[in-house]
Amino acid sequence: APEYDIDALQNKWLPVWEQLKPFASGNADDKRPRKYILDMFSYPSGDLHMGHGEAYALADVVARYWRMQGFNVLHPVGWDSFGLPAENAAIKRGVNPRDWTYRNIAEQKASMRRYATSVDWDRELATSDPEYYKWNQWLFLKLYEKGLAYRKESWVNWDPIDQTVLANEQVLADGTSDRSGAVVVKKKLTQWYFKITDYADRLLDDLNQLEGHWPSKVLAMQRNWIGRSVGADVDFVIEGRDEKVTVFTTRPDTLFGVTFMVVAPDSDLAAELVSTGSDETKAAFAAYLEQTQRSTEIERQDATREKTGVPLRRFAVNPVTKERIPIWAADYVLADYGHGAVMAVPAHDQRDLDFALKFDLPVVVVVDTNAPVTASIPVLDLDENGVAILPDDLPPLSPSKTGEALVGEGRMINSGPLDGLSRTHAIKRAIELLGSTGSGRAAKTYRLRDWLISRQRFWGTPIPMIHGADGELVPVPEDQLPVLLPPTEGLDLQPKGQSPLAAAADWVNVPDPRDGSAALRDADTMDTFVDSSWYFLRFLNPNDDSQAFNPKDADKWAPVDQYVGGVEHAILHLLYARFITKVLFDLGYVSFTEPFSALLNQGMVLSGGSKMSKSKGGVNLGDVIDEFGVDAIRLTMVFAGPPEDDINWEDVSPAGSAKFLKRAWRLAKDVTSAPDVEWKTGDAALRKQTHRFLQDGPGLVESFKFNVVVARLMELVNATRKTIDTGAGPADAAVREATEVITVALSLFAPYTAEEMWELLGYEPTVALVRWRKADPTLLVEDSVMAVVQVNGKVRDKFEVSPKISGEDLEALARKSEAVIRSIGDQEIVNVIVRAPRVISFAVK
Ligand code: ANZ
Repeated sequence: APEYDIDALQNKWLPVWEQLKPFASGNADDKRPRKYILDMFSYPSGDLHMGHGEAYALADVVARYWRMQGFNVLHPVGWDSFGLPAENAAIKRGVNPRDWTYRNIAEQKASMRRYATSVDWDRELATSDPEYYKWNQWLFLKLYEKGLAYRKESWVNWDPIDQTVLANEQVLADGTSDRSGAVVVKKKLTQWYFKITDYADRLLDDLNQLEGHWPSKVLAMQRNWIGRSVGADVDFVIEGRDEKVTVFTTRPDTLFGVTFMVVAPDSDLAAELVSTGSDETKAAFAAYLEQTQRSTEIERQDATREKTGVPLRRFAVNPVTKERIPIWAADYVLADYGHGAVMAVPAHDQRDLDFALKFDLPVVVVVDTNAPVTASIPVLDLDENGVAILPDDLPPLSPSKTGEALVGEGRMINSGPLDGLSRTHAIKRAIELLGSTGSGRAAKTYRLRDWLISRQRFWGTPIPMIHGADGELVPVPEDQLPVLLPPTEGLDLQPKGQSPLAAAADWVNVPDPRDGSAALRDADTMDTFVDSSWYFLRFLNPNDDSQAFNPKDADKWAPVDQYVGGVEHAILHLLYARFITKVLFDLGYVSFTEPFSALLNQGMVLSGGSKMSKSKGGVNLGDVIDEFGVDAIRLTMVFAGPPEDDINWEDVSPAGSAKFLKRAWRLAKDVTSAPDVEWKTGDAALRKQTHRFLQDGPGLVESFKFNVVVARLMELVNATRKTIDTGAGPADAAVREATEVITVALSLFAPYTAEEMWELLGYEPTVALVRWRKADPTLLVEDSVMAVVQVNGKVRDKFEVSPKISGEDLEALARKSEAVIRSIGDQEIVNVIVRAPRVISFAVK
């Protein structure tokens, strides 16, 4: 082509690549080392948006880079295609969710192909394909066999708009649904759970392996979500009850300060304790329970909220003081944390203190927070007898007067055998004390709850369980998988609190696998996060209909070496995938315990400072591609800044990117030497710059400084242009060398332009499989310049320095020079002038 025409290049090269399939991986004889590079797969909601454009461009740099380094790279693509949007679109517009989904996949796929990410299309998968969700069902059965999938009745999060339950992870901090935006309410239902809490310790401890490879923010969010607390379980004898009540505390050291007990109003325990009470007590409790159920979890955990509660008129016995303490119900205690009951220590816990002051309950101080815990803090003056003089302005130890609980460190008081101990020692001693009387033990508790996986919706994986007429749960035999979704025709998908599948008579009525008697299928479908919890393994054998994945291939390829995706998945998806990987490890299917060895979170693409979305408008990826071309958009995405930073679309210049690409392309057009010239001769300065780029490039790419690589490429393009126009000219060997290096490097970011340049340079496609060359070390030695040191105008010393030396470093060197020190002698330096790298002059008197 006489002119740079990106549309023509797109039309020319895409079919060539599709035919060559340079990005297919997995040949069993391939001896190259392997890398598994994965983008979080996308939900087919319509066309690709700017966020996809950014994530795919970034991950593709990594995939293309490792191929150039001689690796066999697995870079697959798939669709997370079950879920509510398809169903809601179906309800709203009367389309079939299946048709809607697969139409979207086709549209998104076409855009993705044009975007030229270097993926292996032969491994494409969609989670809504029966060939995929069969293995979701298999996974469910494996968890069920292991006792890790179970049904229980409990208070669940209910989304009144989507008419379905939600996992805790799907309820936002403000108490609304992450999908519909509805205020989530509590409902008591029988649901399926995965026992992720059995893995809490491992999920937490294994995060240490990921330190430095995952963003620290994500690690912190996971740690916080799992929320491990270490302390003790303490058993309290209850008057008039055979069994003791156990509470969890992080502060067993404060046992002597326990003056009452509080239970969650919505716990079974509260209901039971109040059941023997007077009508008046029961009525007050019932009213309070109703009030509690109207408040959200967030409100209940708000420490500043005015305390409320009712007495249950029952009593417990403090196991160490043997004192009789009253039991209250109050909503600041949560039913599903610890044991749903607390030992209240008002002197040292602010919530308990607020409650005690409001209801006039006793406050007993057991930690002297004025007493130094370590010898060195604070340093006190001593009197003539060597006894510390306590300052008289110490705060009083009277939380009931100040209203401030004493939460700091100190020495134990009023605590019998614990007196005088520091917190750490008192905790240890208290646990021993409890152990010796059989009334307590060391314990841990977690914020993490079991994963609620059943959904009352149609467009998901049917749960492969059957309810026998006798109420027994019977797994669908493995050889009867998949349990296919029934056709939508004739089904009312309108959410109504029960799965639409329950109304599919032909589907839901099945013979009991045990004896053929009449039985019913479980009508719920699985949370789509089950689908995405193991999909990275299905990519290894996407067409194998005999197993979910081949463990041998899992050994070869997995875990994923580099995972790329948005920080919005910091908890949900990543936690579930980590959990399922550990389960598969325990079952012997994989030999690793973490699915994603490294994680990169890309930033967001913003317009006017806010996230682009269909509803809020913004820029459409397809439109900008039409205007500037794929390469310019991809280049713009990576050049905008570090990958984890947000991109403000107003601040970047796709037109500038297109202009640069054209400039680079022109180099290849102008080169007049023949292919395969020896990399030995030619313009020395250009060669140095080229080899410096070859040397620095890999480190920059591996640390995700793609924008720096692009900046360096721009410099190299400029230098090459100059050499062609005003230097050694287009036939010079160094010009070809530089242009080839530019072409190979550019193929990381702008594959169409680079492929065309490669052809202009006289080679066969594809540049994507050309190896990154090693820099010639003899070209890497830094130049040096002579620096001169003057004292009062006379040259006193000379030495070689780097041309890039800073003024400060140069001055420091000069001040260390023997000759300079001698000539200055004991005179005073009155002025220093530094002109790095060549001159530094001292004026002395
Ligand atoms: C006595 C005590 C004394 C406590 C003290 C704290 C300070 P984290 O760190 O969040 O795990 N607690 C236990 N179960 C609870 C529940 N279901 N709802 C609300 N609060 C509950 O908090 C553990 C502490 O929170 C426990 O330690 C308990 O109060 C309270 F000076 O026990 B503590």
